[in-house]
Amino acid sequence: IEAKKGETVHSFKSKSDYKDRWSPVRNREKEDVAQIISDNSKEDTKIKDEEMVKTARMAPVHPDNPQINPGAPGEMGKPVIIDRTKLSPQERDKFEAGFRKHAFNQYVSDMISLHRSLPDVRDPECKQIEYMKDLPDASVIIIFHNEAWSVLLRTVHSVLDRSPPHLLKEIVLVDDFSDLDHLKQPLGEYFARVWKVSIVRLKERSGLIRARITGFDASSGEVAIFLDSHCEVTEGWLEPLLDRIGRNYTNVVVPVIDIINGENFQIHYNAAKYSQAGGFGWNLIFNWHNVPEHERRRRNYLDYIPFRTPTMAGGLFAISRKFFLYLGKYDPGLDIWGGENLELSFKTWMCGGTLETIPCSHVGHIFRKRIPYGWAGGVNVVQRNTNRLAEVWLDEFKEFYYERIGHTLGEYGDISDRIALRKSLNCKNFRWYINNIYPELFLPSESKASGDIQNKARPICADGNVDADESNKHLRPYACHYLGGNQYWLLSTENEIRRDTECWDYVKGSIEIKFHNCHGQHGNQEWIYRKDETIYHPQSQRCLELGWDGRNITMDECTGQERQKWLWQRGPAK
Ligand code: LR7
Ligand code: MN
Repeated sequence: IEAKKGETVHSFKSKSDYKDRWSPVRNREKEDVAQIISDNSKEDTKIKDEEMVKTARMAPVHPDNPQINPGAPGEMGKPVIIDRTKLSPQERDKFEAGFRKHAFNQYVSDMISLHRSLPDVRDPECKQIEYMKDLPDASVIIIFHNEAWSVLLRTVHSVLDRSPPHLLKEIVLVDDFSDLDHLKQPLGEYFARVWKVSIVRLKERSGLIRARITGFDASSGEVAIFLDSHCEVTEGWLEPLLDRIGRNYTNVVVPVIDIINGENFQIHYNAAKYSQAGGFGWNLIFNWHNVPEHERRRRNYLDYIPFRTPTMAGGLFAISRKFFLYLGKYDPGLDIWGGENLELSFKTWMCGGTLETIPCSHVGHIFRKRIPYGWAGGVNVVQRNTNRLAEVWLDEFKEFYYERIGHTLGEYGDISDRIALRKSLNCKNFRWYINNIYPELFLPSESKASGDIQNKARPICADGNVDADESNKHLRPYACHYLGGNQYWLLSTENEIRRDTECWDYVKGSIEIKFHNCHGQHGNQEWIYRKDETIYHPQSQRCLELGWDGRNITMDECTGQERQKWLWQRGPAK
């Protein structure tokens, strides 16, 4: 549907029967409407379904499509590699500006077709599954703030190209007060001519949570599907999601999230066998873990069958309109970014629903190393959001959260209506959630020691970011700050030294103590905190030692000298 600007592609004849259905502001209160400027004024020039399918087919959308141009950049999800030294100075400027603005390679994205082909990576079994005849229809809600043109359009076109028309009711784009020019009039004009797509414009920066709520309110499909603005859905993505919700409206479902490499736009597929479940650490930040044995057994070791997941990553999921309303949508007090993924996950499980990953549904998402956009005030919005979460949902377990964030709670606004909601829905408590849904979660109360590991020779602590990238995922010495965070460690009953899902891991002969996923098998991850205050690693028969100048932490022969002694407690030595 790559119509040229200003060109009328199709004239729709009878306007009256669809006008109400496609207006994004229908069903809304007057004052709400006032907040929204709609770009949807050109209804009668939109391409209708049959036409859409026809035009979409002309684009290279499927590996079987003979019109595919296999030589075009990025087709079949292949990487596009640019040698920047060979670019002209002007091109190089463009190349670098793209990275600066979006934290991914916009230059490369602009070279790739908006309808590029992707391989079909589903488990062969997926194609044998018979889905319900009468699937509910879906509204796809895509929110964005300052997204790149080609990336946003490819997201929308992938949905149009790969969703059966009768199941796709509409796509609602929500512009969270972007200031990039291409997202203003040009975007409005572009989609004014595309059937089923409408844009809702927010009049102030609202953050992704409130943007999604507005998009949801403006949509009307039986199922709401949320996507980030830098995704590509793959063949057959939609039916398996709708099927689970069609069978039970309290099923909340997420596709397998494949990785689109932000440097070269290659897609890395997650094979069903290695799909991961969602969890979290006690800082209430989402993380991944392997699907546990009990869940694999429940599914008879069939990897293509939906599996239960304690939490979702947040950006890509489907939920029935009815259940999202029942759950009180999102907490609208959550600002900009973060927390909403766990809020909805806890709510789903604790208030009567089920959260699952659907291995037969694959959607790619661009992962990037930094958040490219800012927000006013510079407050720690993520922690403010997770504070609300802890106060509303965690019950007595919120102590673990306080401890993990070093007791730096701070203000978090009014949560009384959220507490009232939890009560009125008669939701189960957090202990139930942990015991039944997330028994793998490590409880700090079950540890033998906790807090800072402080050297006896000088006030230097064992420090490390367990979520850092591979090159920085190791232990280092740092002046003790007694704020928890990267200096907070637990000694488990299995003699692991851990934070969340990551454990100290030492391979005999190497120079560093690394962090790896806890495996519970002792070996490289077993540490004994001995009576003489040394930390002993039986596998290598060595002790943890602070270097003589305090600049490194290594493993050395046990001598019992001061630099091998460690105080393990919360707060400074008394
Ligand atoms: O103020 C904002 N307004 C917005 O409209 C900030 C963001 N946004 C939009 C933005 O344009 C994007 O479309 O919101 C969407 C999500 O923002 P990202 O892409 O910067 O977030 P992320 O992918 O880094 O973060 C993940 O966690 C977030 C927590 O709040 C959200 O739930 C994201 O949707 C979520 N993304 C995914 O789950 C994709 C898989 C990543 C993983 C793991
Ligand atoms: Mn994202």
